[in-house]
Amino acid sequence: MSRIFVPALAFLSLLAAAPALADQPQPWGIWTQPAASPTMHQIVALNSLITGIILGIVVLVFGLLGYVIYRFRASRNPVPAKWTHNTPLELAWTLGPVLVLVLIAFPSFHLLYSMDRVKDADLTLKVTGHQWYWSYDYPDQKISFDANLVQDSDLKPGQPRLLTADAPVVLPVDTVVRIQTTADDVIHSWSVPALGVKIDAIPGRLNETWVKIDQPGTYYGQCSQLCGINHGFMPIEIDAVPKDQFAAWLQQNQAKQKSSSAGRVQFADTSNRGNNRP
Ligand SMILES: [Cu+2]
Repeated sequence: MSRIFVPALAFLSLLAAAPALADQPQPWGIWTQPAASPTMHQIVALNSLITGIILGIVVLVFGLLGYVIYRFRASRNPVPAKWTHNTPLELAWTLGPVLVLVLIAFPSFHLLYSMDRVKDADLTLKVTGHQWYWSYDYPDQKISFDANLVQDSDLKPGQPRLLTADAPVVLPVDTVVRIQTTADDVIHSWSVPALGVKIDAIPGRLNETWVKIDQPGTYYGQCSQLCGINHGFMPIEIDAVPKDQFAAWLQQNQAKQKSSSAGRVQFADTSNRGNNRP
């Protein structure tokens, strides 16, 4: 027994010890990415609760099935029973599932409304989806820029393929950030798994959610709405930094923005915009 058990435990502890600071998909990852925001902590908790309930139901149903197959097999019951209804039993198997659904509904609605309502945001980030890149505005700080995919040939060591953007979104940790999304052509979806954010960016509409990042790090995401041929080539890269570093970044880029004739920060050559396919 322990010949299997000990290596299995060692393998599991390896999985748990995976670095949490660059939140991105891992080879052989089977659960969510390490949670890095209050919303994602709640999503993981709800997911665990529901997985537990599902496991309980599977064990109960298969147990009952096994029992019935064994206990009421033909060889043991040559003369079948003739009765058809059992009111207490029918009440139980109707009300039982209703109670389970109500049990799931409470945390589920709680989470839904908590994601929807932006409480006293300290910062606003406006995200616009384009075919096929993202543009970001910090409206109160007067900063705007585009973020394009970094081509395979330009990747530096450590930069993940298809997830690295030429201009990461810089956000402060421990700060409530209001996120507004829209699009200027088709529907996109701004999605960062570790932060528990997945919100559609719809032309002519402004959707809103919020995020509060737990700790500094790099968080990766991708467009999650099929938006055309280069849908897979519009990555999201968030650099979460301490508040003082964020203030320095703001100052630096506000100065850059003022001096740029286009009124937008140019972090990189964007002449290949919309033609991101590697
Ligand atoms: Cu898209």
